[in-house]
Amino acid sequence: MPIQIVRNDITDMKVDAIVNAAGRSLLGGGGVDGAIHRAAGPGLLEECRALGGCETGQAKLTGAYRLPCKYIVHTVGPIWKGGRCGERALLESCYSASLRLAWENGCETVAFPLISSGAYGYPKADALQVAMETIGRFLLSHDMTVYLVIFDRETYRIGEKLFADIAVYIDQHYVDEHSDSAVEQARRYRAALKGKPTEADKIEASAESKPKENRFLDSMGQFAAQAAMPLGAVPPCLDDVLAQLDEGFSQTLLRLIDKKGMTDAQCYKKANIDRKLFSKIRSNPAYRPSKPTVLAFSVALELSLEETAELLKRAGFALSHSNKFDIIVEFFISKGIYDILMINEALFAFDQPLLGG
Ligand code: AR6
Repeated sequence: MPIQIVRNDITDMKVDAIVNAAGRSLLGGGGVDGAIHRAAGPGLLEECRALGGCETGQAKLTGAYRLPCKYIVHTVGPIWKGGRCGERALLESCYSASLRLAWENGCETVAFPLISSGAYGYPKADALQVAMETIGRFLLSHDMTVYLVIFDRETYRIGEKLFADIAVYIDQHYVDEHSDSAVEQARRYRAALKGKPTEADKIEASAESKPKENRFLDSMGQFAAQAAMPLGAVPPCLDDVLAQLDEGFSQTLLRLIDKKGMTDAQCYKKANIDRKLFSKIRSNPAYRPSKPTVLAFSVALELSLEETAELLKRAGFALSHSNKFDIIVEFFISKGIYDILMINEALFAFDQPLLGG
């Protein structure tokens, strides 16, 4: 997958290059810089001395010494001064200069820490957004895999509002699908009121009167309503695609890409899918993708929930409300948000697997 967010210590990353969030002197310091110098050994400091420092927003390359990668790219992030001193442009420049340098040195895999988000004080959620956007832009024209290494849980938080909205959504839909627990709650409530018939009886009666599948369909109906489309309806432009019921995943995907007027590369890049994986899918009509791969293509093709369900079916999957991963992806699709990087940030925040290969 071209961009992956991982929780790790960057000095353990077995990639072609790791990036160091250095200071302008390039002579070591605390945080990730200190960790890299300690793990690489004194040879690194010696090489750094000869580089004569580095300007903010620029990058320089050294060997990796005792580290398991080939190179270290040292970049100097901006110090946060409230956001009005060009911090964002400088931070973007750190990512693009580092990626260019790694690319020029033949690197195919690169790992970044969240530059400036520690001692330099850049707000973490904003630093993450700049990283994802800048790396994402670079990858549109370069075949590389980039890891964004998040060191600890505290350093990482998607926007508070988005996080809260998703948490509420999970809560609502997860409970819907597990309405046995609603029945159970009603029983407990009634028992607490010593057997008096109450509102709780009504909740229980209504929950029990519906078979479980109907309850699921009810909630799918809510999704369809949110997407302003009756359940079971298929947008006309996709009718003929989805009418090919015996088509496998691979064929359906290729036809959908054509229908949407996208090129293959536009689609797999937007899906955050590796070119090699896409070639495999393309050349093998019987290819069985993973669920995150199918959903990544649904997002890239901007399919509705109904269309997503159809595409999943071609690969033998279905969306489930007993699975947080599915509910989070549904949250975004039902709101018409098709930004895979944002969806992956949210999945990461909820400790779920990411979309893509
Ligand atoms: N692996 C991955 N990420 C890490 C690690 C690690 N081993 N250690 C820390 N982080 P910082 P900056 C995260 O302070 O803000 C130095 O003294 C950390 O949680 O290392 O760019 C330099 O010499 C945070 O999210 O870098 C400079 O003077 C992120 O790395 C100055 O600090 C960056 O935090 C640079 O400050």
